[in-house]
Amino acid sequence: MAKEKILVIGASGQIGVELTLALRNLYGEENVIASDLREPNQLLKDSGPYVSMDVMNKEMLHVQVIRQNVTQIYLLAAMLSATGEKNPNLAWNLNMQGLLNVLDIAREENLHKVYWPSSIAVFGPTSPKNNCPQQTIIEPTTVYGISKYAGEFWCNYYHQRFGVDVRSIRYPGLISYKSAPGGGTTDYAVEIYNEAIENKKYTCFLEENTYLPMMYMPDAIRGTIELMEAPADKISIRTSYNLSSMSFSPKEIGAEIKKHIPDFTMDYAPDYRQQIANSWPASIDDTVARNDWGWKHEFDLQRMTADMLTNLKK
Ligand code: NAD
Ligand code: AKB
Repeated sequence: MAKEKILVIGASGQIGVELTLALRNLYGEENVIASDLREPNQLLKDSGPYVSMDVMNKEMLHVQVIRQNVTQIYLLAAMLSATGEKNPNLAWNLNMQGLLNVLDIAREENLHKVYWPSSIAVFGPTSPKNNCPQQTIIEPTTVYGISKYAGEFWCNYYHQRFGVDVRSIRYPGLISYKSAPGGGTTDYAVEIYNEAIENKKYTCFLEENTYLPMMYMPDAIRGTIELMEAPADKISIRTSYNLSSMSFSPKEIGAEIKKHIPDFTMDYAPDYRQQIANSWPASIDDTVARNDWGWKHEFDLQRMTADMLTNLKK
């Protein structure tokens, strides 16, 4: 494997913590620099280098890339769907300018690769609801979705025009226990496990039959690394790949938890996030990722629930 020095921006977030740990396993602890505005997560503190950094400060980012001989950037800093609707201008600025800063520096410094995640939030109410395909009508109605869709085209542009090897996945809602989610519409599917263990009850902010595409974090991390390790000639999509593993509703995840915690109860108090969820597909078709670079999920709702509850109880 060529000598790589990786910078993870937004490393203290829900994905960042686990992705940084996985990259450190693969490339060596000293070769993966975690960075964030926030303090490093406890799990990252003793496992490798950390720099405090704002992705909006392009000069500082550029200096770090040169000083640390960075060859790859994973850009995870963003504002998610629910928080984004409360601060549309801030969400647009961070999600767009952060990406453009990274793409510009990648071009100027000839970085080997860039990773930037998109989301199923690019799809809108006019997209197909079930098995939503890679290429279809895409008219997002949240500022987060608009920023992700625009970001996908910036990635494609920097690849076509300047040869930047930038790769991307449209993640579904991600479920994990190592670090908390950061303000998304799918966060209920993480909260529910924590509340089931702590209080044996949960009030869900989405209606009981709201189906959304979801994925367990170990699948998402493995998929991300597999995409980044794939030979460039296997990558036919330079906007962002659909990726899928499961689709369930609050009622279904509640029923699955009840199999492990029989006195668990649940009620519903839908809020502004219901409208966001209603605008997204219920399930995703990821045939292109499966054919191009061999994506295959491992976790379904049953396996994920058993694993989440075991780990959270620890
Ligand atoms: P998160 O909110 O948990 O983490 C984002 C991190 O970025 C935070 O630690 C935050 O402190 C940091 N950050 C914010 N502004 C910054 C700045 N100016 N400079 C440096 N760091 C900054 O988000 P996440 O869930 O880990 O998501 C990571 C990426 O994956 C985002 O692009 C998100 O849109 C995408 N994504 C996430 C999910 C999901 O379910 N978690 C689903 C689809 C796509
Ligand atoms: C959110 O709910 O905003 C994220 C996402 C699906 O992008 N989890």
